[in-house]
Amino acid sequence: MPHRNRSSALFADALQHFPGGVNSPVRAFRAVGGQPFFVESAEGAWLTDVDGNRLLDYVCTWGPAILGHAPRGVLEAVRAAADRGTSFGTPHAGEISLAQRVKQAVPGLERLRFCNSGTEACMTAIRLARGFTRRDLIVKFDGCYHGHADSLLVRAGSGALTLGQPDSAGVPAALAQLTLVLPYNDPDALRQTFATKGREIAAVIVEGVPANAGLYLPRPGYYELLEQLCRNHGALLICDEVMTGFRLGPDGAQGHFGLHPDLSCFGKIIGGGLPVGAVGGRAEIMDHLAPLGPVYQAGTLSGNPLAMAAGLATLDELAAGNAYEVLESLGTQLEIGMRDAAKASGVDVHWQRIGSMFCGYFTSRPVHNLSDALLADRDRFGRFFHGMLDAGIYLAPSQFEAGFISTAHTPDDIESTIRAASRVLRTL
Ligand code: KE4
Repeated sequence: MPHRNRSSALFADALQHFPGGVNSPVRAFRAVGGQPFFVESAEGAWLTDVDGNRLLDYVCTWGPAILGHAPRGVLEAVRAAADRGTSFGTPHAGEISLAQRVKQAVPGLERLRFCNSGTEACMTAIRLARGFTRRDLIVKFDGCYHGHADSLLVRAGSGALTLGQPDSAGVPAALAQLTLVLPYNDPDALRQTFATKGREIAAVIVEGVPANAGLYLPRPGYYELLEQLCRNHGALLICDEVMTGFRLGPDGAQGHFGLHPDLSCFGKIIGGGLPVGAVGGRAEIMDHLAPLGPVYQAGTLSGNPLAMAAGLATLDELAAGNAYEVLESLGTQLEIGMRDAAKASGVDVHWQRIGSMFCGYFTSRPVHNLSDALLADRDRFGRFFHGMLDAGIYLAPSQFEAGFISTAHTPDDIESTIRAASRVLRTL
């Protein structure tokens, strides 16, 4: 059992400064019990905490670290950019370079607007959709998380779900009522909603792959139906690729599933670990954004030169090699091993994966939506989480989060993870 005395001391101090001792709720370990550890440094697939414990990292700072931590090329790009200044508040060429790289990978993006988080990207997308269509209703899916903008904190996933607050306090009922929440993977609910309210719907926003209630996948035909209903009723389709963008492949979930959204949201990987978000789409929609159009959106640090440099170096490295083949191979190895470990242990774990994103639900049944996910045994997951942490393996501290593999993980890392899981599952 590794000792975490310095982390404990720092957490006691952090509790004096931050609500719950953290700057983002899911980091607080509230879903799994215990206290969070404090990281001293990170390199490759590994974290080192302040007590010197090394942890094999399957959270990857919630997705951005697809190349592993502190990749040399990204660090060099950020250092070179920093030598020229950290923020200008003016246009600079780095914005154009990153925009070109994103547009090169994702068809249909005629314009982009960079911001500083996935939340800002999704908040902008729904405001833009409302301004463009002059309609008020937004449709989202229960358990999906699109950041913490008011209109999207309705039956939300991720930390909101983890903490049992899917509907946040502080969101006026009058605003929440303009967000319709549907069960995911339910074609009849989609058809019924569009039949009765189709002409009032400004947009439907959907995660490329719902990965904020664990990880579940669209059933065959579901996205085709969603896209058709949006087209038929003049509603915009917003694909939230904050997590899936450049994670599932260069063209993300929309490329994987053949989706043609009107607007796409990005974050995480396109910033290479620095704060970035982006919303993109056809010029006829995007040009409604100020200063051209009437929909206002702004940001002091939008297009920050260091973040642009980190994002560009990350996407260049992903484009240069066979990253996605490596990630698929590691993901397959982990999936097969974890399924075998669960079967041998007699513990019900239903493993779901797409590429380098995964979730082990502690349930015997497949998970297709939030209702299925809520059947998972969260207490058992919590004990598994801590058993793996004590074995030096850091999984996402909630049953309702996805795990991530980076190109810095090795087959031996995966093998040791499977061995540890075999041991821990037997103790549950
Ligand atoms: P940020 O504002 O956290 O950069 O992005 C919000 C967001 C939007 N869309 C999707 C699909 C997302 O997954 C996220 C954020 N993801 C969570 C992890 N599930 C961030 C972790 C956290 O909140 O600390």
